[in-house]
Amino acid sequence: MMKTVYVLNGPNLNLLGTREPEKYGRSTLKDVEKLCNASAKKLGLNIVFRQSNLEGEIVNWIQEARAKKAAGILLNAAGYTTTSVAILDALLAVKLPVIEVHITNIHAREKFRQNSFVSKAAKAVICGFGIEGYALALTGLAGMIGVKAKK
Ligand code: CA2
Repeated sequence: MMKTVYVLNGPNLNLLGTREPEKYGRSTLKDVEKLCNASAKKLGLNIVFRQSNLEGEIVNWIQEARAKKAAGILLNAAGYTTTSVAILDALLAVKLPVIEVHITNIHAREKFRQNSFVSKAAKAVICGFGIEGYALALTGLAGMIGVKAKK
């Protein structure tokens, strides 16, 4: 049985590629989804890819990941990263391996972007690699959950 990973994206990431390309690049969220699907295929993983601007919807999806017996979660919580105790509580409750991803290097940006609640529940954090960070995170998560890449 192929393992499933939930790839969850927070608020405003639907705008990726359309605004502030100097910060976030020119790739769209659709491109990120394609990149994740391509990496997942190579790794032998199944992906559920979603984006929401609503905090509670992200909480629901984290709970859904557990209910559907997903093997892990890759999360770019965007603006909720530094504000959402509700998302942190959901991540802690589901007891799944979580990889936190950010497109930009949050440590080279404003101070308020650096205090991540998500990090407190994450096994690992990737930031600053642009959208390639999603592929790196999937590779790392696959190793963590014992999925062997196809030759
Ligand atoms: O670098 C990241 O991935 C962030 O999670 C992106 C968030 C930001 O609040 C975090 O500090 C770091 C912002 C996502 C907004 O995405 C946009 C993309 C293009 C245009 C406008 C917004």
